[in-house]
Amino acid sequence: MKIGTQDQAFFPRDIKEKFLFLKEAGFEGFEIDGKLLVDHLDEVKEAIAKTGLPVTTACGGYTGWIGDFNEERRLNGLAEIKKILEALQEVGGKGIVVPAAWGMFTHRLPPMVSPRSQEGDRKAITESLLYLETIAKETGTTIFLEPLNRYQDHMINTLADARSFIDENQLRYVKIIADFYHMNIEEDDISEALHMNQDLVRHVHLADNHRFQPGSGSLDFKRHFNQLKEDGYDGFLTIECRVRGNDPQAEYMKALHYLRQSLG
Ligand code: LER
Ligand code: MN
Repeated sequence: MKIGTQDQAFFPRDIKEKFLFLKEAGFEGFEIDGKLLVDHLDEVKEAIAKTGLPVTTACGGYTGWIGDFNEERRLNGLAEIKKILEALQEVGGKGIVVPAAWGMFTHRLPPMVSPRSQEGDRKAITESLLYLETIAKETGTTIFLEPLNRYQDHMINTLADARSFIDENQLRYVKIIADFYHMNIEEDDISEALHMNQDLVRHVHLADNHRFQPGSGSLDFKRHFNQLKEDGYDGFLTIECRVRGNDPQAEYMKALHYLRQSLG
């Protein structure tokens, strides 16, 4: 298993400097913002060539959700995701991380009643995934469907929820991304959920229980990594977290060291 990272405010802004910094810090892959990739494709290609640091995946960088309430926004989002997948193909990236939606609606806060039925939710997500399945196939990429916790989205919260879309529609280019932070809220047991969905989990996001850097909270990373190992997971573990402490960069390096030790 390799360790990658998303962008952080304390990384260099310049793309080449960013890649160089991450390579030297010991990261093995970079999960890039989709818009940054599309808007700066040549620069990203040069940075990869110069440093050897791969772009593993994209996350974000489009403006409509695959399960968007608004049909125009949903279709716009799909068109933007298509562009991101085409750019990923050019840099050898594996695919894009997509939740059903993020911050659009939650049953757990007022007004608590969704403007759309559950059937409507499923129809929108299914149509999007069937479309993205064809684009992923064409571009040799993967759609990593991401369950989010109940406060960020109401449609896909558990790995089993994500799995149901893949199974029902026999999707071959849609897999599951398991995010430890969301799983800590939604799953009975992180290791068990990883094990039950071992055939579909192809990407992982890491943060501790409170979403700060790994090692600063209470998650048992060693146990969950052992489960992934036992199940033959060979994908990336990508840090997606907030960072606290006086020196965020030093804290981040400490987290990377902690994760390597937990991996054994
Ligand atoms: C959002 O909380 C999240 O986990 C990101 O990966 C967005 O897809
Ligand atoms: Mn995530």
